[in-house]
Amino acid sequence: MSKPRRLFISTPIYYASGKPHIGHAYATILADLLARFGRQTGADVFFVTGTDEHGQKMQEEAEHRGMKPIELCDTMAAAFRATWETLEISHNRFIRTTEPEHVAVVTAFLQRLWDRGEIYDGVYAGWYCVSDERYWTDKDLGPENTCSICGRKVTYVEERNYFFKMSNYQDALVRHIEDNPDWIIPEIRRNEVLGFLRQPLADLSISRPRSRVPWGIPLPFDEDHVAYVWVDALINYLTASGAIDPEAPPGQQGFEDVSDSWWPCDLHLIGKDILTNHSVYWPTLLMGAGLPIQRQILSHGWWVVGDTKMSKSLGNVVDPLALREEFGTDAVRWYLLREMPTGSDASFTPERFLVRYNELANVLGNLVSRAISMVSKYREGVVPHTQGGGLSNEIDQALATNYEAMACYRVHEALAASMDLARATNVYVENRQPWTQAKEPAAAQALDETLATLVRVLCVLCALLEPVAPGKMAELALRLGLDSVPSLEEALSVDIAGNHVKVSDPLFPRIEPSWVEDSG
Ligand code: ME8
Repeated sequence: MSKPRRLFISTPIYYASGKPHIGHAYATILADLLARFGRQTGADVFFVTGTDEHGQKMQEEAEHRGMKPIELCDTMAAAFRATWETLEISHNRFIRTTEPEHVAVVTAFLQRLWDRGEIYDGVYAGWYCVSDERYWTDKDLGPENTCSICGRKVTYVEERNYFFKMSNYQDALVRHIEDNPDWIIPEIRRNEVLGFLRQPLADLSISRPRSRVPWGIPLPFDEDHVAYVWVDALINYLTASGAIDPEAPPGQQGFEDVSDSWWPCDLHLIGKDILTNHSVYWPTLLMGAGLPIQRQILSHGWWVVGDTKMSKSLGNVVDPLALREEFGTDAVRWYLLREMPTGSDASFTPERFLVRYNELANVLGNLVSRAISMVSKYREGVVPHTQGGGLSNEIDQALATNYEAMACYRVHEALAASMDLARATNVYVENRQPWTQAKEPAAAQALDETLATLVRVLCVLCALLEPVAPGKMAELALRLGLDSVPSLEEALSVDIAGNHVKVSDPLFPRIEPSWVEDSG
């Protein structure tokens, strides 16, 4: 038997300086959908998320709250974990950068770069944004010495740092991007990186003096310095992969052969705010260590409020758990993935949330209620023994569009295809008029066919929508008399004849939220 396809998917590891918001939820739910789709199509999936816990930002936030940095990390890591559990995230590993295993891998990685002559010491002079933990050159600063991402004041720093010889890898990186058009998607981000790489690439400062930033991983070759938080954070992907065994003697730690591990990562899913870190710093660091680089980067857009990015530091965030309280987990998942075209920005508004919710309630939920109640009413809850071959073109179309769209991560289009199938099926009900068929004994066979077709479509929708709405689709499977949600492959062939369906409350109850009126 051939080995299953392997799929290692990562999210960014989020700063443990505050609680998760809708932006974090979006990235993690998108990764979760890709992971679930991968599993559904037979892949062996390794899905990693986690928290980024070192650095100046964490140190300052902990001070501000009167806590020890590790106390803040523990609190927030627990908040992220709990949120992901509530939002039904199916990750296989939650990594924290304060874990001893990660600290040891970062130490081994930096030692490896040092041993290979990839690091030298020098003086850094320039601007720094603590909130985004990144340097800025004069020409890239915002107005009045502000950060171009978050708009906060930057500080001038001049200090001794260690540098990684990133500039040595500029040509190799450009060649890789040019030879692999799908390495960074979407194309607009690929072009942005290629544009950035048209300028000479500077070397990368990879350390901070411990006297100024004690909250970090000490460099193995100079304990007076700690690793720059971004270097520490990027290495999380390697730690999670299990490629490196820092306990082994030098030369046998896994840097020479990663074939027994999950490395290289198949897909780093990230926001466009951290593109350079993932498409320039990370692959060049890997090249410096002599390791294979990640296979692909998918850069998604921002949720904005008005014209501004939603972010913790700007204080304009939407709490995913509050939305979930009112509408349920799957409605939040649906809204975020259906509303934002992968790669573009989208504006969060209560009105749009309601439009998307109503799609679930009025199109899908309505179809489920009608189909199940008619099987119950006209056939005592038993799915008729007939082919149920109606709507076969529409089903084929939905499956084909779903596969095509998912192959290029156009998730919103994949979801739209399912909703189109549900809409077409509601039209089919109107056209077939099962309530009229039920009144005519001569139409008994036609009614069987209508009802079996409806259940068949629901099986297909159950499989198609499981990655976005796992909880509700598990419930739908039960209502259809199935043991579990069928895979996409099984959905068409699963034997539904004779199944007992269960009538229940609406899958997505109609809700009139107070905040829609409030929002003006
Ligand atoms: O940057 N819209 O962590 P972070 C959409 N620790 N996505 C958003 C978003 C928004 N308004 N705001 C945040 C860090 N995100 C580093 C990452 S990885 C080795 C280290 C998502 O807590 C998006 O995926 O600031 C973005 O890239 C990520 O959260 C940044 O989270």
